[in-house]
Amino acid sequence: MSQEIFDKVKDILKDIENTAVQSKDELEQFRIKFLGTKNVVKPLFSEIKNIANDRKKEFGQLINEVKQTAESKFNNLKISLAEGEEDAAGAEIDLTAPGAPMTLGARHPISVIMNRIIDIFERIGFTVAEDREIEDDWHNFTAMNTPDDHPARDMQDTFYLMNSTEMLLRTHTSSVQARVMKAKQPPIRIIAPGRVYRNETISARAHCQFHQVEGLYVDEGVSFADLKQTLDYFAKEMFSQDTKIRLRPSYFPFTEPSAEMDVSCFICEGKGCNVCKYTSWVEILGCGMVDPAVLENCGIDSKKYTGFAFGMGIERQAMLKYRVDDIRLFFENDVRFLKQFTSA
Ligand code: 2NM
Repeated sequence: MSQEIFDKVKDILKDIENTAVQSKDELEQFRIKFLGTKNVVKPLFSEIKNIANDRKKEFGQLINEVKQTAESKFNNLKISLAEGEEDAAGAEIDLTAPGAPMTLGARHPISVIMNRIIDIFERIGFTVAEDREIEDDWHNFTAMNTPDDHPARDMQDTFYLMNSTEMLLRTHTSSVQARVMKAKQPPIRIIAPGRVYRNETISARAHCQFHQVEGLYVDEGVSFADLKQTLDYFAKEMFSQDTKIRLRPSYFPFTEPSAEMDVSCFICEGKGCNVCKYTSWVEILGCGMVDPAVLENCGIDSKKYTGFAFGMGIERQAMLKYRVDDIRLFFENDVRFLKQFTSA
């Protein structure tokens, strides 16, 4: 009886060695037959009880040999079959080739510029203030000294919500500053970065959404000289230490006096180029002394306190810095555009 079983196992061993495997399908058949859960060796284990005690050890070793032979043949075949494998284009796959590198993501250029501006002002004591994008008319316009008949209030320029004239998408982040002034007394030294909305016809130069950083400093004795010094520091940190600034008179409802600030052209350094339109100056922001009416609207005593404020569009800064000629690119998330800002 015992010898019969031994012979059976030896036949299986020969079968393993002689089975020809030429394809993946045949390899799978081989695996099922000799290594699968219902393999041909398994039933022989229950025969072990019929084997004479002095041959039990020998039988165990034989069965192990069968298992190991099947496993090593399977593993070798698996590798050699994969080596001859072809990809979809018919090219042989080189198993020694290094893997494809991971593609790195990158910060959006608007975030890069915004963070840089925030950083520069944080170094001189400004803190970031954030608030809602859906605002009421009071914080966006009334507090900001913008009269009822001001063109900015027109339905043509501002997105009002649900046919109301009360709720709107903020047109500037000044509404954030209004909320901070209402909530606390000076000294106030904040920057308000964020997304703003205007009902513009979308073109290469204008979009219905963009990003701003506005700044506000209110305390006793804050002067126009403080404004100029702060913005001079900002321009030098933002562009280069030899950047010069120039202030030109302007008008905003919320500041008096108001100014527009130019920096010496960081592209051509005065030689003349199409960024500065051959003037050697580039306009980068608006600013001014906060109108006393704005302070009073927000519960701050304008006899005791004065303040300066400024505001700039981030897309404009990014377009200048990266020489991007179409503002829409910032909102399309086309990876071919975004990939150009990968730093690694
Ligand atoms: C600008 C230009 C000038 C500004 C004013 C205020 C506030 F809240 F203090 F009244 N915040 N930002 C301001 C002033 C913004 O953007 C071109």
